[in-house]
Amino acid sequence: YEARQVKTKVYDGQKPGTSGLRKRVKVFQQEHYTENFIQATLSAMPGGPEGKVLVVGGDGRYFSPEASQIILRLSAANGIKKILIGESTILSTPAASALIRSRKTDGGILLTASHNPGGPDNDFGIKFNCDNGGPAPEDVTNKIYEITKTIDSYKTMDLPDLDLSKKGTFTHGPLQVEIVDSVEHYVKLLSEIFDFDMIKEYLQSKPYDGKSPTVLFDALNGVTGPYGKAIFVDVLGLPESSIQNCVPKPDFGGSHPDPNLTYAHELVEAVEANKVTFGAASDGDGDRNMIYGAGAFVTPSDSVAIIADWAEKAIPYFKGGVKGLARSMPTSEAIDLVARAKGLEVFEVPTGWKFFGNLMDAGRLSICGEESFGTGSDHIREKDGLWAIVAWLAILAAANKEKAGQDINDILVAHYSKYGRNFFSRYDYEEVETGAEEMMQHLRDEFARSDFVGSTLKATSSDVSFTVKEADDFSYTDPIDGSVSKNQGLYIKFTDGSRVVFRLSGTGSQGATIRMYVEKYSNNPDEYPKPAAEGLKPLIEVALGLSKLTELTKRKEPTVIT
Ligand code: VG1
Ligand code: CO
Repeated sequence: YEARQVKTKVYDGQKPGTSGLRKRVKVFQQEHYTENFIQATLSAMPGGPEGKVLVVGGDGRYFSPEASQIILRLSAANGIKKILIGESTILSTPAASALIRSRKTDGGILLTASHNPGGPDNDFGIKFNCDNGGPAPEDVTNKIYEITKTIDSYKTMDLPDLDLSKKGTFTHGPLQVEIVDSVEHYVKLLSEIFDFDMIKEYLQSKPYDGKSPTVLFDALNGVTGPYGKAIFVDVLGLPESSIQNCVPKPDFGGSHPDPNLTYAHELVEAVEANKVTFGAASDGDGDRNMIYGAGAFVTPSDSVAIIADWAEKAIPYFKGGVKGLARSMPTSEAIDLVARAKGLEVFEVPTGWKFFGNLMDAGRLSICGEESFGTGSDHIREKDGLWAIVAWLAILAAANKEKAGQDINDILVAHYSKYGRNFFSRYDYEEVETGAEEMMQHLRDEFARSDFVGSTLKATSSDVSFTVKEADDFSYTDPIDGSVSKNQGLYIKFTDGSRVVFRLSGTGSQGATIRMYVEKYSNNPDEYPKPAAEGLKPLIEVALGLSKLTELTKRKEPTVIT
């Protein structure tokens, strides 16, 4: 086989977003489109592609088989030495990150659009991760984008399709291809992090009025199905009825593989109907998680704070101590309070997991999270849905050792009484056709007014008002390499500690998605049991009024509230 150069033309818009390039499948299916982006990625790899080893895998969504073969052909022609690929291209995002690290490869290409729906009329995505196992930092993604803007040819090799369904090592033209078990190494990693025996003991004990805890895990037809089965059924010994939607489907069964109260309603309903102690779900590619027990929803911002608080007690990996904590900017400050109490550093980074990697590599960060159902630690360089879910089981196990009978709600209540409660909510307005940019510009104009700081904004349905303390466009200077990321979200802080943030999503594939985040702290115990919507109502009214969101976008209601 010989490498050959193929003439191509530039496609606009191949700019990696918050987490890789995500577009409709039909866009990727255009002639040369996927090849262009893969060529740009290989060319932009630190040190170039020659002689390198890459991991390839993804959530198995529609178009993954075709994209994998394209990657093999272009890799062979570009001098890549070896590809490690998950069986049938299946690797969850955390498993891919783990494999890049444990096999010390030069990086990986992940085929996923995460929680976006899949299938011929929905989304596909490609993301490049570096040799630390984390999403490529902005200097690399910018380089990829620059190349896509001028590309006029790519290198490929006319290799036949390789059967990716059989494990083993194969010679594919000049390329070595190792097809690995999708699940095994990841489950082994978790078994080294957690005390599975302690969790098993808890699951077999009868702390709830003489009854054992019940578990329901929902993979939402995404990639975590086989991982969930291995962990919950094979390792922890739970019955098959403890898992649902655990066969990965290329179109996720036509649903939205996003673990939140809207899209994971099947889980929520089953947990409530059967009074399940511990319910959990993960997204299409396995890096997100939702924790939900009967009558108790754990917001992701609370979840990471609680995991950080319990880490040393519940998770052997952290026995030696926690190095530091972090959250993305829109995530609530609950974790900051834990950091303060423990005397740990806490970092506030822009949205997107790529910003945590440098801090972890420098040994300053152990546990971090995002309000978008992303939680993780420095065991890998991606957020990790199943890690967070098992962490919660470990917390329940540890708590029940201290005092039998504690459930998710008891853990929440105990946390609030120790630290206070950060009420938090996010409104998403998806596929907004007009007015999103105008709304952001309107906010910037408001911020620029000389009397904006110090002004008082009043709620519409009550007398509550908020005085502006600070307003700006979030900018981040990486403390490790000094790189600066500007325009990461418009935030307004009020004098009572409340906060509102507006951002445009970087993961959508159609129209604009506006995200509005609101946060209000309370240390009044009477308020802790209140639903977030109630505690946040005045602030939401103020945010909507100030931004003129409805007026400018003609959207009366958000698509999703979390
Ligand atoms: C969203 C979330 C962000 C997350 C990103 C990738 O980005 O807000 O917190 O890191 O998705 O998650 P955006 O730009 O749309 O707000 V995943 O599970 O889609 O890889
Ligand atoms: Co995801």
